[in-house]
Amino acid sequence: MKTKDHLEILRQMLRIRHFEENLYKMYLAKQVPGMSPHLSVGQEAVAVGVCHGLKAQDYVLTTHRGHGHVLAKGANMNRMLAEIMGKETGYCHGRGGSMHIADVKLNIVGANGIVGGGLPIAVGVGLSCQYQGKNAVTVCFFGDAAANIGAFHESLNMAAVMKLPVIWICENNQYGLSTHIKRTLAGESIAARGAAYGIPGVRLDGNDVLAVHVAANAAIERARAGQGPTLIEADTYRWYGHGASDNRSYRTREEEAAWKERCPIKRYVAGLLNEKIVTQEQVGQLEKVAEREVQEAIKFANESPLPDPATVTDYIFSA
Ligand SMILES: Cc1ncc(C[n+]2csc(CCOP(=O)(O)OP(=O)(O)O)c2C)c(N)n1
Ligand SMILES: [Mg+2]
Repeated sequence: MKTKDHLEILRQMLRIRHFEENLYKMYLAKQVPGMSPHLSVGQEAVAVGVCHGLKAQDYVLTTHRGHGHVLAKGANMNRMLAEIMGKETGYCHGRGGSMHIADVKLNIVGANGIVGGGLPIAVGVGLSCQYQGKNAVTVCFFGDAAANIGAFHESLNMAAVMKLPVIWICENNQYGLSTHIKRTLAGESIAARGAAYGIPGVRLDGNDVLAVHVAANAAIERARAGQGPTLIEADTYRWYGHGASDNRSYRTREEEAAWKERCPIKRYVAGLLNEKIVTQEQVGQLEKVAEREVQEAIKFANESPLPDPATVTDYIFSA
């Protein structure tokens, strides 16, 4: 991999981290209206490892915890933050918030507040691409808890039967709300379920961005070659609670500390420095660039107007 790819991967992980850390502070300071955004801090390597291998024509679907995925696919940070703050300049004119960010021009089909809701939609997107002969793959991110939803099984089955160019990325952050995945998952793993549908099932360290990237690229190539879907289970951890009101009483501070030791960004930087691929100065520069982008987005969102109440019935139906 070239140095420019490493720098881009690091840049993307840093902007996601800085965006969400700032968003969390703003939420606690009551500067963000509505319900608490779901943060993916700690999980950045999955979003970036996968999206780095995608092309503009490829599609992404995500979940209630989707800031990282949409940023990594190219979403505009100003419009994202404006949307989360309910402003007219946001992606959905302030009507949707954090869980409804979509950018049709970038083939970001959307986040989804329904657990498992994106999977059948991904089948539809994949089928549409196959039918139209588009050289595009569809990546569907979902959580570990979604692997126990009926739509997961229907979607994996149909995508496999029709050899659709879909890549299933399960972000196994160990918990669905307060419930550990071990209490709800039958069988040895989520990845093992791929065998039931005759597709490759790969389990990997989701805090190792290069491991994610290599596996995702193999899945992307396979899908582009018309060989059908792959299921990837990436083990990771959300550092914060499910939402801001979650006091995390269902897990120990020691467990959290152990996962923070495995910070995907810290580990990646350590490897890059060790192999002299980047310098400490370059890392510092990328940190600054990421923080500047977020501060600009905060300014943009703060200065943007709220929607005019007279437009409340606009955008209910698509044109
Ligand atoms: C169909 C459905 N059931 C329940 C909920 C409530 N709910 C929201 S997030 C969540 C947990 C999801 O866990 P997981 O899929 O592992 O994603 P994570 O939050 O860990 O990223 C639940 C149960 C929902 N939104 N939709
Ligand atoms: Mg989970």
